[in-house]
Amino acid sequence: KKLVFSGVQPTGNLHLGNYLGAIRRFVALQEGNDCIYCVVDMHALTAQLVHEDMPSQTRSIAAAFIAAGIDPEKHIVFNQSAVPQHAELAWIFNCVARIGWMNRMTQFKDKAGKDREQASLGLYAYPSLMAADILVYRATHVPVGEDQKQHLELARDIAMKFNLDYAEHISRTGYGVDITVGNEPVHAYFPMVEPLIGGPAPRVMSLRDGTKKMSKSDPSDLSRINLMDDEDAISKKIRKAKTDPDGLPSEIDGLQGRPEADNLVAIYAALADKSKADVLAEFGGQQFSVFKPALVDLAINVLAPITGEMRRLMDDTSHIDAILRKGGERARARAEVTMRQVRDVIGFLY
Ligand code: AQP
Repeated sequence: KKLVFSGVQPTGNLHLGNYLGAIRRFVALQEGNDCIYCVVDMHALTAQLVHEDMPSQTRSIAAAFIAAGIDPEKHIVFNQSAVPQHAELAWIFNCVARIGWMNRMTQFKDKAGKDREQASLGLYAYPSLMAADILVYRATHVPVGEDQKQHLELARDIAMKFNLDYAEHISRTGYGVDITVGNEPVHAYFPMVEPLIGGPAPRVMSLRDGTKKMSKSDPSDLSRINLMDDEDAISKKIRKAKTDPDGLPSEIDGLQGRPEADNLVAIYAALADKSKADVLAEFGGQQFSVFKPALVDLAINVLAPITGEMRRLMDDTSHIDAILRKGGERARARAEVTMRQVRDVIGFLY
């Protein structure tokens, strides 16, 4: 049984990239594992401090989790700010992580823009809070889109440095667990985090530019399919999606150097639960005028039930609020077990 953790920020409309790269995989991992899924509202402050619609955005991410099929009774669904232990561990990790490590984070460079001096300290420290989100539950498996890979490598570095810096204290307190790093047995407190990145669409690209990832913050709404889009919007966006003049190739190699075609094939494959090769076996040699309507039908078939259920859950928010409240209580109890031990390992008196 794996301990799985992942989170999504309440920063705008969820899109197909969030669904295929993350939420749909959260659903699949429930079977046989212990899963903790979080609406990371504290992360949402890193780029923009004031969010008028924070409560409704937070509820809508939780509603998407439930509508997609996450069972909040068997697993835990909650919002990050309800568990202050995340922030407490993040401070300790700020002291473990090195500035040189943070300086390599490409997401910070992308999101900070040109005037880096004006970026918030929170945006810079984001990966340290993300490491705390995972490790405060000593989670081992983290399903994410490819864009988060570097942050997970940093989480491993932070865990490893904590384990080494406090090795003696960990042995003395007896809280450690035996893990293997490479082939070496190590007595550690924090486990090594494994990113779960995969499927045919680990990185869904913008519908307007196949070299940019589909993103909530892209100013063009035509660049993404939102989970709350109605059928007309989905159809319009796919019909208008950028393509090149050639038809679809029959072999995967034929997608090389054609990022927009590759993206649409990857989206089809992920939605249909097939490989890209299977999709090309079906559509190879066809024009986009044939492929796009098939993609529209498939996208609507997969997304419409989720959208409908999200709308229903958002009409009367008492159900979602109860799930978040109960999830928060369960998450706090588990996070506090870790923090009591961490305080002991460090030598904080409490
Ligand atoms: N385009 C994508 N393809 C695959 N996976 C993606 N994810 C995001 N975009 C894609 C995955 O969705 C999860 C939640 O993301 P997030 O809300 O925590 O933050 P983000 O990565 O910053 O998402 P956005 O939508 O792209 O927002 P902005 O525009 O603010 O950057 C993560 O697992 C992420 O990998």
